[in-house]
Amino acid sequence: MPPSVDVVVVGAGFAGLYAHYRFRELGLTAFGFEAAPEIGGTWFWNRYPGARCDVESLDYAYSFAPEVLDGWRWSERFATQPEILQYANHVADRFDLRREIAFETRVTSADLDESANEWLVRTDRGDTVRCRYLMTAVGSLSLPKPPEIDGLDDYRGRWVQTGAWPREPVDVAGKRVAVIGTGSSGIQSIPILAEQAAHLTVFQRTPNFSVPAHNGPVDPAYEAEVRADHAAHHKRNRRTKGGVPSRINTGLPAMSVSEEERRARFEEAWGFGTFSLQSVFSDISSNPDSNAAAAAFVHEKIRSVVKDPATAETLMPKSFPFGTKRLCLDTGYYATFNRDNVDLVDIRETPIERITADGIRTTEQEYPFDLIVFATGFDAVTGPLLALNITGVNGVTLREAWADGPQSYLGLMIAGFPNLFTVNGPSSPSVLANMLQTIEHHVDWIADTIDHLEKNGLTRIEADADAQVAWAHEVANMAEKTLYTKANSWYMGANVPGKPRVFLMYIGGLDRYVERVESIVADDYAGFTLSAGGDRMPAVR
Ligand code: NA7
Repeated sequence: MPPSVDVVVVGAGFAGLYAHYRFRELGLTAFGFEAAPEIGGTWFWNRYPGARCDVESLDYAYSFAPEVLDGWRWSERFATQPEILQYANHVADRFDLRREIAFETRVTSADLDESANEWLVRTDRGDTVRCRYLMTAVGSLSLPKPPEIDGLDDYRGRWVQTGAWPREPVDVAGKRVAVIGTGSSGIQSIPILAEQAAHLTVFQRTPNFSVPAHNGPVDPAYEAEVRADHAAHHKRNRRTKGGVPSRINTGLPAMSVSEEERRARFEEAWGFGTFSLQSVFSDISSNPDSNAAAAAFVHEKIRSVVKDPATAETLMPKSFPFGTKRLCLDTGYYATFNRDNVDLVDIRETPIERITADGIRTTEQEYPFDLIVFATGFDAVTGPLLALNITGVNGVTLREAWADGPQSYLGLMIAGFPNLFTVNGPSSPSVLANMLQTIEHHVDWIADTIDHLEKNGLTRIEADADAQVAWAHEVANMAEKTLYTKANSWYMGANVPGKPRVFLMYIGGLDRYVERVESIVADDYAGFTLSAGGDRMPAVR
């Protein structure tokens, strides 16, 4: 391991891998750390049954070089976790991207040495590396929440978490299985676990909205279209709100059309899959009436699929507006509750008291289980960054700086933490858009910014505190104009006890965000201070 490099990259998922490609291309020395034994990030850890991407494979793909297409074909419209992991490996092989990465090595701290203008990065293997630039590529949904339920130590069966699913096979066949949690991970895994288990009990605290994915083979016509002009396709995606083509989109407010027309468009979106039920009308996420119409449409679908009316009622989300908790895509989720070997327990009605030696005890009864699956989510966006124990200017830690909620300029840099770059940091579009798009955009911005510094004899870049505050206001104001702030979601930090309640993403759309970042760069990196050594100087174009 080199004692010092130009850039340390934390994480070897899609962002980290692309960063190694870009830094190498610029002639910078880079070294990476990855806690997992392999590349893949999210797609390494989330290997639970049924895990797949909710963005279409052809869009959830790199675009940075024509060679990323060589020898690769997606087999399904929505790729499974194993196939996505294989894709990451395919690209890493093609560009030899593992060379400068230490695996099974977790970064335990990063301290700014201000006099040297360097970061000192330490790991759990005792390594120390100095770098001029530090880049986090740690993912937004990579720190699973610990099981928060008392009594787990007493439990004699096996328990697993969807977000850290073991590599060795987990025996489900013939077992009595519990799933706690009905977010995306629960909704993807429940239908598969139900097919394998002797009996499956789903413990639901809050029902979620889910739409059918309509997975299947890749559409050859769409594949041909994307392959015909790969770079242009992805470039167009970057100029859309969600980083994907918006194919079912009337552009109209839902209440501006007749009830019949509205219903027809909802049916079309339901039939197409993806997140189109959210985008088919322009105001589903902002107008309560439009939103209620979409919610009622899903309720009706649930009622039509689930045979037992009481179960159907329990599965209907009513405590938050449609789509303001991450909308789920499923394959047979609601129909799973028609199976004889599946039960639903509403833990708002009968809360879990504790895990016992044999299973789970609610206020109503004790259930024996061989396997408990925690699909209880993540400390999203900020959790993985705080876990790095970063200390910046004047010894202020990131945890201290973010005590009242995360502050970041563009989600890319943080005031008081010079030369620290965050991919998909808080207040970037991050998980509200196609992550491969946000990743490529952020890594490109970071690489281009470092290149700009190097070419202009500059050594330091830092976000200005006032620009950061103004950005935070802009991001919060945008969120306030939507219905998203009405839900106790992980988007709001509401799923982690004690986490400050702040909407964690830029909701204005990837297209608008990319334009803003471009205009900031064109305006001499407005809101950043670029300097050489200790002497601050204006940015050089
Ligand atoms: P989510 O979406 O945060 O879902 C977690 C689920 O677990 C949700 O239903 C929670 O209910 C439930 N939960 C969380 N903690 C508990 C406790 N302590 N007791 C009972 N139930 C609990 O996580 P996912 O992994 O499914 O998905 C995360 C993202 O990954 C997803 O949106 C995609 O972007 C990919 P709650 O709603 O909090 O009442």
